[in-house]
Amino acid sequence: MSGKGAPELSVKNCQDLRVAVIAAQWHEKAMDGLVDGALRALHEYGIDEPTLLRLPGSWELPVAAKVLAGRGYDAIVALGVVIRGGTPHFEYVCQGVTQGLTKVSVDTGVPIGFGVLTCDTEEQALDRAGLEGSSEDKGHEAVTAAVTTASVLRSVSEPWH
Ligand code: RBF
Repeated sequence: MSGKGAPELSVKNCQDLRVAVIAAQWHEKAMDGLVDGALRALHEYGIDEPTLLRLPGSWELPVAAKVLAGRGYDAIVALGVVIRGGTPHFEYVCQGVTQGLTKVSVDTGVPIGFGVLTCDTEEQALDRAGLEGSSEDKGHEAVTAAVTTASVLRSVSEPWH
């Protein structure tokens, strides 16, 4: 899946959102790009004190998301890099992470920005990691999606009376 067709989102009313970034540590260079992109986006949107937690690997992201969703965060951003060549059980790791994060988000109602790269090669990951010369900036995009969703949902969550 390429990034072609991604929307230009306009981010509004987000300064007061409580946002947590949870980030794995495998594949350090690409991870550094994702984390930098996410923090840059949060700064652009006026969210200057996000929580940043570093987990060992992408597998640990769903449990971290679940715990944080129960602690009052308005939006969570999950960042990881899984590379096919790096793990013989690539499909299991990718499925566990994607299904786990989906379940946590739907069950808790807390939007989770999906910034987990699942790539065949490290070059592909670096190209999406928002580094100099990268064609995509998935950490930044994941923040934009999560805070936009939290803001949109908040606009309909006021009681009627
Ligand atoms: N975690 C990642 O975030 N990216 C990877 O590419 C990755 N490859 C792994 C390969 C193997 C063979 C194993 C056992 C684990 C890998 N993990 C990877 C770590 C995984 O997400 C988790 O941290 C560990 O399995 C410990 O629960």
